[in-house]
Amino acid sequence: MSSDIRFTDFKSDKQPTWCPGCGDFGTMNGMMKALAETGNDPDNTFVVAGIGCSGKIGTYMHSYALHGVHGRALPVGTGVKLARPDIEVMVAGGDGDGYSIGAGHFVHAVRRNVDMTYVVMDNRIYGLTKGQASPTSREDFETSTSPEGPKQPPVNPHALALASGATFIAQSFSSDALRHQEIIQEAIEHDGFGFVNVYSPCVTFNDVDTYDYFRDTLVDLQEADHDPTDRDAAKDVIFDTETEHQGVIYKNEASVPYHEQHGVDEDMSVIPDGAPESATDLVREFY
Ligand SMILES: Cc1ncc(C[n+]2csc(CCOP(=O)(O)OP(=O)(O)O)c2C)c(N)n1
Ligand code: SF4
Ligand SMILES: [Mg+2]
Repeated sequence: MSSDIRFTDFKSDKQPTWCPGCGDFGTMNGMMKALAETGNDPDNTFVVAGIGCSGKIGTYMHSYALHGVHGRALPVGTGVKLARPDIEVMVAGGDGDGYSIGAGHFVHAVRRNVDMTYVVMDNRIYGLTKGQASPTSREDFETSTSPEGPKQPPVNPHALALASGATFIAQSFSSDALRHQEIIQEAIEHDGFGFVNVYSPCVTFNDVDTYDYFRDTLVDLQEADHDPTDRDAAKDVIFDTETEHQGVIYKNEASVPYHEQHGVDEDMSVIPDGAPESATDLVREFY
C-alpha cells in the first residue's frame, strides 16, 4: 500500500450516468475518500456492486470490481475476502438489492462477520427500474406499484443487522460529506462486517425522502453522546423509529473476523497463471 494515494486515484475514467443531483455521487465520493484515508489503493481494493442505479458504482470507481447479479453482491464479497484477506473488500448496492431480493444474503453475511464493508445506498425507492416501492419506502408513499402506499411498515435494516449478530452498524447521509466519510472510514477500520446504511436521495423518483428532509430531521449520535459500544443503547436508537439518526449505532470492539476465527483456504488464494498483477493492469488489458 502506498501512502501518497489520493481519493481521485479511485475515480475511473467513466462518466457517471446518474441523474444530476443524485445522492449516489456523495456516497461514492465519501467511499473513495475513506479508502484513501485508510491507506488503501486501487490495487488492493475490490468493489462488488449490486444491480440498480447504486450498482453502477463499481464502474465509476477505479479498483478491482465485479458488477454481479441483483441481490447477490454479498456472497461474492465473502468469497473474495476469504480467498484474499489482504484485499480491502467493499460491497455496495441499493435498498432493493440488499433488503428485498438480497435480504437472505444480508442476514448470513452479517452473522458470518466477514471482514468487509457493506454500503447500502438507501434512497427508499427502486431507482433504476423507475420508481417502484422498495422495502424501506414509507407505508404511505405513493409509487407506481403502490398507488396508495405500500401499506406495510418499512424494513428496519439496523434491527435486522442487530438481530443477526452484527458487530458494526451505522447510518450516514451522503450529503453530510465529512460525517459520511468518517463513518465509512470507521466501518473500513472495523475488524469484521462493517454495515453502513447511507441515506442517498433519489431526486427523480422520491420527492419525500429528500435532501431537505434528511437535513432537517437527522440527529447526529455523536452530538447526542451515544455510546456505540453499549448494545442496549444501540437497541434504543434502532427501535426509535420516530427519529432519523446518523452515526455509528453499534460497535462490538471484541469482534474477531471470520478468517481469523477459521483461517483461510490457501488453495482459494492461488493466482492463476497469466492473471493481471494489478487493477491498473487489468483495466489496461480489458480495454
Ligand atoms: C433477478 C433480478 N430481478 C429483478 C431485476 C430488476 N431490477 C433491477 S434494479 C432493481 C431494483 C433497484 O432498486 P435498488 O436496489 O434500491 O437500487 P437503486 O436503483 O434504487 O439504486 C430491480 C428490481 C433484476 N435486474 N434482476
Ligand atoms: S433515478 Fe434516482 S437513484 Fe437513479 S440515478 Fe436518478 S436520482 Fe439517482
Ligand atoms: Mg433504491
